[in-house]
Amino acid sequence: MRRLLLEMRRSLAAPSRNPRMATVLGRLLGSAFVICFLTGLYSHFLQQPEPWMHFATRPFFLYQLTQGIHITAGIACFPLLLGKLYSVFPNLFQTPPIRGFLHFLERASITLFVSTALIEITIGLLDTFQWYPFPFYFKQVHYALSFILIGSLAIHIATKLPVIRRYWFKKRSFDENGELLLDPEDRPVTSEQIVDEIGPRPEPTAPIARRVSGVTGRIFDWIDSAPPPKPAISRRGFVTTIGVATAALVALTGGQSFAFLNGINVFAPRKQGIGPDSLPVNRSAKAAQVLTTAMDPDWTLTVARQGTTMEFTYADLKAFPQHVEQLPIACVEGWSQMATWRGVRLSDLMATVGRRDGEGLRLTSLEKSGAYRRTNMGAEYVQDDRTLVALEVNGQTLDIEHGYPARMIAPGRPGVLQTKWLSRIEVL
Ligand SMILES: Nc1nc2c(c(=O)[nH]1)N[C@H]1C(S)=C(S)[C@@H](COP(=O)(O)O)O[C@H]1N2
Ligand SMILES: [Mo]
Repeated sequence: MRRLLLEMRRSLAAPSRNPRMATVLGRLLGSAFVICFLTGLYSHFLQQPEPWMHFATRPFFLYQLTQGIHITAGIACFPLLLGKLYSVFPNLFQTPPIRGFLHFLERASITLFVSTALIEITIGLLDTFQWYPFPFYFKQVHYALSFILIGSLAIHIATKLPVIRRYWFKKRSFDENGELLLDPEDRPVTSEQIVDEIGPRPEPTAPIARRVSGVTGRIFDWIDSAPPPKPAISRRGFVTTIGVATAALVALTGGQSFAFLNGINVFAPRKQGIGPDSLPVNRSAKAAQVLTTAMDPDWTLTVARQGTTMEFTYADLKAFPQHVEQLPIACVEGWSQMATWRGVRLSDLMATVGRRDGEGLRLTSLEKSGAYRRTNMGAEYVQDDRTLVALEVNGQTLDIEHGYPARMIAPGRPGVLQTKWLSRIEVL
């Protein structure tokens, strides 16, 4: 077994498989995961706030920015994680496999981290395509896994701290001849070392399979018959590959969140300016089952506070002063787009039922069922002058797909809370 592990490590030796590369990639990957964790937490609490929480409504693009960073950093994790796995791959075959409690902790945490990370970024990517080929709820699992991921990452960093410290700076990891300084454990295994430790390879006439039978014997046969390992990809080639792959993926998908990259958006599912009123649709009117209720000429918007209830027809809403605001839809599924909205200022509307400062709202949609039929809105959004009950978008009457007759649009909020097909607004 020991010979097998040593042979594996020897045949896997490559210039880019060294602790300096692992440290460099680890820094980038670690930062990307921490950024994703923090922006993800922000998104989580916006959607499920604790009662004491208040959120910034300015800058109006704050959520668009944090969500765009979340998705883009998550996508960058694919090449970084694969590159990192490549650079540390020989460590899978350590001898002896477990050298003590700390070493066990290190290997267990890295197992947990790698598996969680792979699942986390994969289901996150699938979510941007709204494709859920797994038997669990995306949102809850993505959230729960993020804590396992960050926890195991913290343990991993703690156990690797000496290596990270040693290889953090370039200059310290090379000796005076420009040779990479490697810890004995990280040096590629040489044939001499194997001979020293295990003894010479058996003569071809006495294949090791005769001494070791079964599957292990056959693997030895296979190793012995293999030609010596070819020189693997150079360090520079490896760095270029990972760098180009990461930059290309970010550039070719970033357009879903950052409009200036729209022209080269090849892989992301949403393009800018496509859809009714030049805006993509997330939940359709058909799926929300509002095709008849939203077109009903007798539609009214109910506004209520304690004993007071007011009903506004479409014409009533049009008779309020109309305000125009540039605000983005920033979807939690990773796309965002700016649009020009026109409609009634929410605070004007709420004044008709005597809403007081600090009072939050509950919004109800015409939608029959669905997770976003009812949403709550904190007082900070109600008080912001940019928050509108929108009747128009991009110069047109709202398309039914975008929430006709009336929808909410507020600065700094996730798309899921920009309730379409409004039916009732009540003070909580
Ligand atoms: N009633 C209702 N409103 C809703 C939704 C919904 O499912 N039901 N989806 C939200 C989501 S997830 C987003 S991203 C935005 C998208 O707005 P759009 O379809 O007009 O682009 O609408 C939001 N408003
Ligand atoms: Mo969304």
